[in-house]
Amino acid sequence: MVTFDAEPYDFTFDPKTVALVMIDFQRDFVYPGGFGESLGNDTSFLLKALPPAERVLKACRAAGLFVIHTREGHRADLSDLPVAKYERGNPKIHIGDEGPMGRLLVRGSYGHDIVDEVYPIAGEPIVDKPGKGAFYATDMDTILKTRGIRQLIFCGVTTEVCVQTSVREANDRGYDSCVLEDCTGSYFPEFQKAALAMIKAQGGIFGWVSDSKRFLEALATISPDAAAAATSA
Ligand code: TIU
Repeated sequence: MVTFDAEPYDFTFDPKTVALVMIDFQRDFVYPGGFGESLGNDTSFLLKALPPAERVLKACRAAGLFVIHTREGHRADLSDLPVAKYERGNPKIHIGDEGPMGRLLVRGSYGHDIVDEVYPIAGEPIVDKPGKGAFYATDMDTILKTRGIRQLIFCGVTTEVCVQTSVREANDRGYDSCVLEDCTGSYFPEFQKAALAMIKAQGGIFGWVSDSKRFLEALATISPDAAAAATSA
C-alpha cells in the first residue's frame, strides 16, 4: 500500500487496484482555435497543468500503474450530439464546424485528439465520451471493474466541468478518487479553487485533493523507476 498526504486526510492506494485517469487533454480545450475557445474561453489558463501531468503520467507508467485516457467528442455524423449541446452558448462556430484544427470536437479531427505531451501509449485505453462525465454512455466502468480498479488518481481539464463530473460519477459507482490539483486546469481561477473545495469538503464528500509533488514522492518509495521518470519529464 502507498499513502500520501492529501485533503481532507491521507489517501492510501494499492498500486494493483489504482488507475491514473487523464481527462480530456485535447487540443480542442488547451489550444486556441478549438472548442474551448469557441465558448469564449482563454485557453492559455489550461497549459500550466501539462508539465506536472506529464511528470505524473511518466512516473505512473514507470511504476506499472494502469493508465486510462478520455476524450470528449462526437461521431462524424453528429448523431450522438444533443441539440441542446449543439445550440448552447449560441457560439459563432459550432461543434462539427470546420476550424483551424479540423472539425470542432469531432472524433478523428486533429483538434479532438490528445496533445503530444501526454499522448497515450500502447496498453492505455482511450475512452471516447459524448458528455462531460467519463462514465456516461461509455465503457469506462466496465474497463475499470474488469481490471479490479477501485481507486482513481485524476489529472485533466477542465477542473469544474469534465474532471469534477467524472469524479462525481466515480463516487456514485464506489470508487475513491484523488484529484491532483496542479495537474488540472480551469478557464476560471475561481472555479478551479471552488471545484476542488467541493470535492474535499464534508470529509471528502466526492473524494480527495492532493498535488503532483506529494503523489510523486509517495510513488518514488515503491518505484525508483518512477522517481527517475518524473525527473526526466
Ligand atoms: N467548457 C469546459 O470547461 N469544459 C468542457 O466543455 N469539457 C471538458 O471539461 N473536458
